[in-house]
Amino acid sequence: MRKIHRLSSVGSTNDLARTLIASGCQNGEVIISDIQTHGRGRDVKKWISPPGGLWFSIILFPTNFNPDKLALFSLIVGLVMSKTIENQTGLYCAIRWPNDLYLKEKKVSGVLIESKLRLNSVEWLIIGVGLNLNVDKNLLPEGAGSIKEELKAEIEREKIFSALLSDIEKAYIDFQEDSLKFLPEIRERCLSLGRRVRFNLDDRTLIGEAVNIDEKGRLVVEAEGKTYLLLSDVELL
Ligand code: BT5
Repeated sequence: MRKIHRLSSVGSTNDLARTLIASGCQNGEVIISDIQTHGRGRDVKKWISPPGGLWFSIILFPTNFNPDKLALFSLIVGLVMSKTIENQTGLYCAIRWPNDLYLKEKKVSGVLIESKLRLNSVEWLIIGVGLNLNVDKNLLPEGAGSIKEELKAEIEREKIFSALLSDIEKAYIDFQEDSLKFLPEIRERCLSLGRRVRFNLDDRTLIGEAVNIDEKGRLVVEAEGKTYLLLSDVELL
């Protein structure tokens, strides 16, 4: 049985995960909180985490994880979540590269994977998941939506949490055996492909077309007659 730390409030489940790692914890421990007061997105971005959402982190100590595959693994977590949500609610979520889930035009989920690398492997990994489940729209930032708003009904939080945990765990095992088997489905569900995108490269801004996702999870963009393999976010036009 995995150990689950259940909290009513925390700064950030990813930050607490780091503290647990530093003080010594087991592979597979999970932290879930009703709210986060300092939820984090990538870089310095904030993640708004009011009551009703699913805010959790999974701690992993992989034995054989190629750091080059971290971006792909983040997409796989997004794919698994979109399928679990579909199974549990009937709602179709698209993946927005590199780490978001969209329900129609609204962002309903984000994944924040943090890791520590040692030599050419991953010493630890934190999978941070935010899902706007039973969250009131007026508590969310502009451009965000929730499952409850779309369904006009609440979903049993515990049921979807345990389904997400077991589906992510299963995908983690499958990923270590064959990391590429998820790629066709990721591409199929990715709303960024085929879109015009704007991105920064060194001190230039380029506009191109997102044409594919490669075996490392990078976005393949064609711009000005060249092909670029991107790891950082792009703006969809
Ligand atoms: C993400 O970052 O989308 C990853 C979010 C991961 C959150 C989880 S919750 C559990 C764990 N503990 C943490 O502290 N974090 C993880 P990014 O792609 O950088 O998107 C951040 C942007 O999403 C913000 O700048 C807002 O525009 C928007 N945003 C913030 N809160 C949101 C919400 N609840 N729903 C939808 N969009 C939101």
